[in-house]
Amino acid sequence: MKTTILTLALFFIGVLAMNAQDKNEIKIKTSAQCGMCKDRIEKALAYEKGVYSSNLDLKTKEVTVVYNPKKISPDKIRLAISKVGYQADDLKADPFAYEELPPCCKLPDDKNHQEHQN
Ligand SMILES: [Cu+2]
Repeated sequence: MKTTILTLALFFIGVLAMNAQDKNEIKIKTSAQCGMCKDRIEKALAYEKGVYSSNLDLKTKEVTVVYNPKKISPDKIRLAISKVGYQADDLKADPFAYEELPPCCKLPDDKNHQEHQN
């Protein structure tokens, strides 16, 4: 029994050490406008394999993503953001997904929706 616990403990320490090695952090500039955008982007990233966590700062519009570089690439992360309707660095938002966004989530230079800005 004692050996089992020891083995398990060593296993978990090993897993933690491995995780520490496979963690990268990246900051991606997005076109997020409000809290809903933040939720939408963070939720989309949560579904991506290899993404540990993401946090979007609405002031800078930058999303900080902690990910496993062996499982996902920065390009794939940007693509996931684009697919829900937002620009990610130089990658343009998917036009169809962008159209589906609520008015308040569209870009400020989109004249039709300017009055909804907060
Ligand atoms: Cu929004």
